[in-house]
Order: sequence, then structure tokens, then C-alpha cells
Amino acid sequence: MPTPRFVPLSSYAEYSVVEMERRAARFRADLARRRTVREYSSRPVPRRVLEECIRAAGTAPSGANHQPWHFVVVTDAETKSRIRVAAEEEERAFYNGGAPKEWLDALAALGTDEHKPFLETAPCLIAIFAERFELRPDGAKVKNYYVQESVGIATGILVTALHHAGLASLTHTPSPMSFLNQILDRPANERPFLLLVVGYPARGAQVPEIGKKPLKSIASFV
Ligand code: IYR
Repeated sequence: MPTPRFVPLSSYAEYSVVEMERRAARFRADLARRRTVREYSSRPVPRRVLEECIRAAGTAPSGANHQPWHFVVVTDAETKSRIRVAAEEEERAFYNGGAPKEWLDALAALGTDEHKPFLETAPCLIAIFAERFELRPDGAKVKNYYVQESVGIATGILVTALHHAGLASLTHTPSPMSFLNQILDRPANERPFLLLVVGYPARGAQVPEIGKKPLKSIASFV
């Protein structure tokens, strides 16, 4: 068993209370501008921005620091098209009898349906995979811990980083998503977690008129 090695915490920055309040408020206001976008321009996004945002996601905390995620960045038109065809097949089943009425009622305010043109129009899809266990080159399996939590946090950071950089995104979850393993040639130890659609909003893009819950209904201070 390796013995832990420690280094000084040199990266931490402390701010005054006033500065903290200012930073927290500015960050909150900037994030409040983020909207899930379903209408995209086909304008390509800079690869280096995507790389930096994925690096940001890779800073997420994770169970035993195993970093059980893999991000596949898809910009190739043919691959996007194959993903659209497969996703729409799942979505058709979902919207036409597969999903319980209660679920469809809950989605009514978003105006979503089985048509997913953004999977082809948007310049970039980031397929996020969760590594249920690590497969070592010698075939040995190493268990990962809190995989859903870890990949969820990394995905949240990625969504935030993309917004901060000036790109729009959509968290898309066709269900089931195992077609992503086939199309993107990912190994069986990786489970598709989420398909993130990334790009610039289409000119005149519209979003549903929905709100976020106020602090008092999402938090209690005891
Ligand atoms: N995956 C479907 C349905 C869907 C489900 C939820 I929960 C949403 O918040 C939005 C959509 C789709 O993408 O249309």
C-alpha cells in the first residue's frame, strides 16, 4: 500500500468578506444567465476552448481520486448524424408510449419531443462516459467509487466552464444510451452518462419561459 505524500496547500487564495460577497454575487449573476439551448448555429467552436473546459471538468473531486470519467468530443458530421439517428429512435419510443404520462406531463413546459436536429446542427457533442471500473492493460479490474456523484460533479463543472467561456450547451439524455458505446467505440467498462450538446445559439434562438426556485425553497440554514 502506498504511503501518502503531502505538499503545502499553496494554491488556496483567501479574500476579505466583502470581496467574497462580491465574487459570489458576480458568479451567481453570471451563472443565472445560463440557459439550456436547443437551437444551435452550425458555427464551429474553438477546439482549444473545449480542451480548457474539459481540463476544468477534470479538476472535479472524485471517489478515491480515481477520476472515473471519459469525454469524447464529436465534431465529425457523419458521427453526429449516426448519433442523431440512434438517439431519435430511442426518443420516438420514449415519447410514444415508453414514458409514463406523469413524466411526459412534467416535460410539457419544456416543449421537447422526439426530434433532435441539434444533434447534427450543433458543431460539437461531448459524450460523457462514467467508468464503472478501471480496466488495466493487463486485464485487471480496479473498482471505482461514487462514480455517479463524481461524474455528475465533473459534468456540472464542464457545463459551468462552457458557459463561462461563452458557449451554450444542452444536457441531453436519450435513454437508453448504450448506442454511444458502439458508435464511439468505447469499452464495456464505460457507461454513457450524458450527451452534452455544445455550440453557439442559433440566431433568434428561443428558450422556454421557466424560472429557478428561490433560495428559501432550495436551502435551509440550521
Ligand atoms: N430525453 C428526452 C426527454 C427529456 C427528459 C428530461 I428529465 C428532460 O429534462 C428533458 C427531456 C429528450 O431529450 O427529449
